[in-house]
Amino acid sequence: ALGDTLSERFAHGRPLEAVLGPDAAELLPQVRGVHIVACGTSYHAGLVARYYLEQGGGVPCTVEVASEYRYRDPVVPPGTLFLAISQSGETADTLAALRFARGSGYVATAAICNVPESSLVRESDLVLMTRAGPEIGVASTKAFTTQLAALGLFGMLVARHNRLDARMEKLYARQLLHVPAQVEKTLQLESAMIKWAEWFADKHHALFLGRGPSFPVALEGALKLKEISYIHAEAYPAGELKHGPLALVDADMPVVAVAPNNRLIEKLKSNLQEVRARGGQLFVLADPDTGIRSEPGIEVVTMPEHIEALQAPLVYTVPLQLLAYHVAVARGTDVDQPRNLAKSVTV
Ligand code: F1P
Repeated sequence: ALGDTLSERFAHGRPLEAVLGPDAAELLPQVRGVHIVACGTSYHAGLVARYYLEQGGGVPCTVEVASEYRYRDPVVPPGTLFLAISQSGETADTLAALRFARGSGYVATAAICNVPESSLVRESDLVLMTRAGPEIGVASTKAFTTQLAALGLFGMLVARHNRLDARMEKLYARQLLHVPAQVEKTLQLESAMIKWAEWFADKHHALFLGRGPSFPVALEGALKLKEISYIHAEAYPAGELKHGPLALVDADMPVVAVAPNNRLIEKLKSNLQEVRARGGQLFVLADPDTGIRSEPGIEVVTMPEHIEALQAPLVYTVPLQLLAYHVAVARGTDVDQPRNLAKSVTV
């Protein structure tokens, strides 16, 4: 699915602008900022996209849950693009946000969506389709990774129109195109996740930590675990540990950390020490070149290779999805149809 989302854009030789819609070439140069709204997993994709748009694209980006957006009086800075992200394109709050945004002074409305015939696609000015195919289960999995791929492409476009920096665009393209192969290799970590799942199966709580773009990945790992295994899971930016959650840490609450080797790695390592000092059991997913190694109290699984910044949210999410899946299987919960949840929240 990921390969499809990417190759559709690169292989067919159509300029990316044309893929977004006939007016894209005219609208994109006007974009000076992006406001993203979405729900659930799609919201987490939006939180990652903020890094793609601000660091790569050079434009300010704000991200908000769609269910809150229309209950404030948004002040729209000139040149802002409204971007809704949704797998189904029928989530009631996301659609209501889009309809509320129309006529509010945005440059245009845009959607990243998986269902071509959905209301969101029909009603947005610009559209970038993911090619995830139908999601079988209620919990979004491949929808998330393909959304990130589409958002990476979108960041590339914004970079093209704002920074006029061809190097940035080439870097994005090279990193993105390598992601399907990395995900393929990362799937080989499944047996390691089955082992981790044995630790989690009888626990009541879990904590997920990340920093920078890995924080939304931690949020998504926690959401998958709670959705399908019913274990209470929370995610924190690791730097916030000392502002509350450290009080919860003990040997009964596994702590998962997402540790790509980026400019935040040394800070993350000291956060992990804070957990160890309180007797917390750590489960760390790390790049091979971080120097983080397994020792008593720290279980480390290393990624198959060093993962670059743009790639990391996509690639690191996969083992966390596998972990949630195997914990759910070990606990005997219904992975595809979790209690109380609907695939598409249309009311
Ligand atoms: C948003 C969402 C999903 C979640 C569940 C309920 O849906 O929160 O992320 O997995 O299915 O809805 P969507 O707007 O992305 O279709």
